[in-house]
Amino acid sequence: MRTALTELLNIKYPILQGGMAWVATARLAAAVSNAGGLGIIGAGNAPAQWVQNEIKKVKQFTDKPFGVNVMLLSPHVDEVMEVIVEEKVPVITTGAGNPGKYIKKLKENNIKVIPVVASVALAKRLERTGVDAVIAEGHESGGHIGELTTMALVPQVVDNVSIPVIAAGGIADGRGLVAALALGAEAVQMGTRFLCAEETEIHPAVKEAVLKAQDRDTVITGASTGHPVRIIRNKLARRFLELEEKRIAPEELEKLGAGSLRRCMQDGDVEEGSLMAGQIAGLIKEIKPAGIIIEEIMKEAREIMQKIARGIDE
Ligand code: TUI
Repeated sequence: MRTALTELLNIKYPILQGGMAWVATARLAAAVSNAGGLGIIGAGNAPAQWVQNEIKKVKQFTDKPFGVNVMLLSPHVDEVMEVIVEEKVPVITTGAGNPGKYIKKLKENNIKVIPVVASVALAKRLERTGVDAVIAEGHESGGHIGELTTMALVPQVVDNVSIPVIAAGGIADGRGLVAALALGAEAVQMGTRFLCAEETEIHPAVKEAVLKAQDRDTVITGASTGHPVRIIRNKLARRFLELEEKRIAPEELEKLGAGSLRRCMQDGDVEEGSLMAGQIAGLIKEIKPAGIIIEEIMKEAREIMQKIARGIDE
């Protein structure tokens, strides 16, 4: 399947893997890239040295294009950007902020820059600075989220920029891919779906919790701190929401959140840790290799598109 994005990134399928902190390591990224999508290392809050090691590993595991996601709230952003330039990473995605001040340097080094946006205004502003594409990420997503749903955000961003738009949030199968293409997107990014890839190096208890999750099992914590984060409902979520209801100081809430993502994803504490996942978690019923996930999505998408085309012809 060819789209503006598969051409831009030189990949086989219009599927990007979300750059999930404490989840998206070299092993997952390489598996996705080898399967024809774009695998992405999640830098999260990690130090630059960790990011550099993962980049070196991906280069060993695959000769296909890959990316690094830079989380702009990280205390190590400047050093991570330097490593990305030094290692000549083909593509970066950014999240949780405006990457404006880094774009010139990245573009000078031929690095493709694809920021996540949660509004038309930021998409337009970033297009003017020369980014290559944008990811329009809806409220259904896991982790740090914006206000608009994918269904509302994607077509409005598409109508307001001329660079390719990638849809994210609430997409986990071929139906989601076709829907995103129908909205004018040139590709999708999926995070939650890849939480349950075989190659994903997280604690097995997290994968189990995602497989068990149903449609209404995610909640938004931290809205009162200005950093709303979608997680699967657990003990931590309940305590967070209770304290937010009591209008506790944002600094106290930040303390409760500190270290909670690692505690969940790596240590497997699915009750006291931050189990970031999107609303589509209820759709995920099986752990399987990233390559199979991608092939099944592409097969389903092709079948749906053929069915739609037949219907139009009749
Ligand atoms: O970044 C994400 N998802 C994330 S980051 C993360 S780590 C974290 N943990 C606790 C608190 C905050 C972060 C976990 N999940 N997705 C991309 C994304 N970016 N979603 C929304 C945005 C976004 C929101 C506002 C991007 C830009 C923006 O505007 C900033 C501006 O300056 O206009």
